[in-house]
Amino acid sequence: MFEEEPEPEFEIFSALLFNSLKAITFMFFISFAMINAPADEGKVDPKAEMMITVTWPDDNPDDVDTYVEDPAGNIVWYNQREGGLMNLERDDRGMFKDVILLDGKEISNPLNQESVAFRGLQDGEYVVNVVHYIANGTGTLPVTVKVEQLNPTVKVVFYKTLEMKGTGDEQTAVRFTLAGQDVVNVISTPKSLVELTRSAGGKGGGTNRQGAPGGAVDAATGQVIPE
Ligand SMILES: [Ca+2]
Ligand SMILES: [Ca+2]
Repeated sequence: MFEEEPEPEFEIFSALLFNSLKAITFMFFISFAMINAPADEGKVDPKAEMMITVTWPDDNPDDVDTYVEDPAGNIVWYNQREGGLMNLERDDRGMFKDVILLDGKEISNPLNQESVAFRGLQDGEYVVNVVHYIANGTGTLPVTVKVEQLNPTVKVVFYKTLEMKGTGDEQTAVRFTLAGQDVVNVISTPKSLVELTRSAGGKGGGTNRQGAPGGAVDAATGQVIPE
């Protein structure tokens, strides 16, 4: 009987072909992963209903943090960027990490801005706080807080510049109540959100900036308080 042996050349060729296919498939998946990765960075939800923007002077090295509490008690801050329908788009740390490499040259980004976007509106009271997390100079730091409704048209519902008094200073910029599309009861009675995020069992626990296990953080020093 004839048992036809495949040509050795053919075997080598098919092995090569198979390996090439594997490599192409692998590269295809890698390129897809690379396309998807940077898309997440700094994205702004085009369907945002409201936007809170906190800015301080360009090139200022101070670290200012934004805290927003929704009617359900969710708090967004640098350690808990998503909560309820809110999303902290970016934690700006003054000059820290604001340097990018371009053609081997360091280019610094002067912008100091944090923003919180609301994907939807919920009836009840929201609290917007600003924390002077790290002050590098003496004197006060002007920090501007803007609250805008984006739909159906852009409407500024609050705009004010606070004078932050130094490391650890937490100020309530505004508290407002949503009733449908209406913004009512705009007040600035102080309410500490730092305390709520740091207290035992409070929302927003987890890890601190250094990535160490969670624990209370002293707002005045930025140091983790041993439990
Ligand atoms: Ca910050
Ligand atoms: Ca900055």
